[in-house]
Amino acid sequence: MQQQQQSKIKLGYWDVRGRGEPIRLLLNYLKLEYEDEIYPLSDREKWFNFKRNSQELFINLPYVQIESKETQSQSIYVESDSISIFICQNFGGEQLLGKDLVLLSKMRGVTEDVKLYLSRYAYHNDFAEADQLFLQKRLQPILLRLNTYLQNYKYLLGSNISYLDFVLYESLKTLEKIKKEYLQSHTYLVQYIKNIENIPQIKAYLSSERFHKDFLFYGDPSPI
Ligand SMILES: N[C@@H](CCC(=O)N[C@@H](CS)C(=O)NCC(=O)O)C(=O)O
Repeated sequence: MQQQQQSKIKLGYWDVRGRGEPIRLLLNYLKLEYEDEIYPLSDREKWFNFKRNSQELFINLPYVQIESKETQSQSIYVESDSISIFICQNFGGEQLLGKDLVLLSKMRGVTEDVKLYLSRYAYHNDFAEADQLFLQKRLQPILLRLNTYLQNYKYLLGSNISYLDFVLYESLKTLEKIKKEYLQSHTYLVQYIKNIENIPQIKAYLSSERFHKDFLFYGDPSPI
């Protein structure tokens, strides 16, 4: 564990992996101590109660609440991409933002598209149709390009890891669950997953109790 953290970090999210998991991966990569505030999908009132009482206009899940140990003051951060940037900037992860904002934004767009088509599949009422429409027609071409890209680059921004890699990693794990064969045909994407899982902090996290291995990838009503 790195030197004493000056703030307490709490991550609020449903009891699914969803948009919370890339943030958990980032927190673990940076060896930060944090507390999970889990909102059960089976008892949504806990969340709605918190939401009603929040002073943050854009309150949503996930959120990150920071409590300063010194002043006891609390602040709240929302929007998953913004939360990750905030953590990188304030908790020793500046290098995870890369140096090229244009490239960062480009690869964020690509990872968002991957996430979009997977979730369209997951929330569709006819998986056979969704496979055609979203996985084969839309997702596969992007995966092909990513596979080509990762033949030359270890991570999304090049040779150094960024917070976006945790977002893509989580999407690829989702695909592995949904249609393993679609992932396995892309050698470099498979290698990319292994690279991330071999990072010591990530390896330690995935085998720890902090990792919610029973959580589904998506919230109700998706069975994935
Ligand atoms: N743009 C937001 C989307 C957040 C969002 O859609 N959150 C979903 C779960 S993934 C939710 O259930 N939010 C709680 C709510 O809308 O009350 C982000 O990236 O954080």
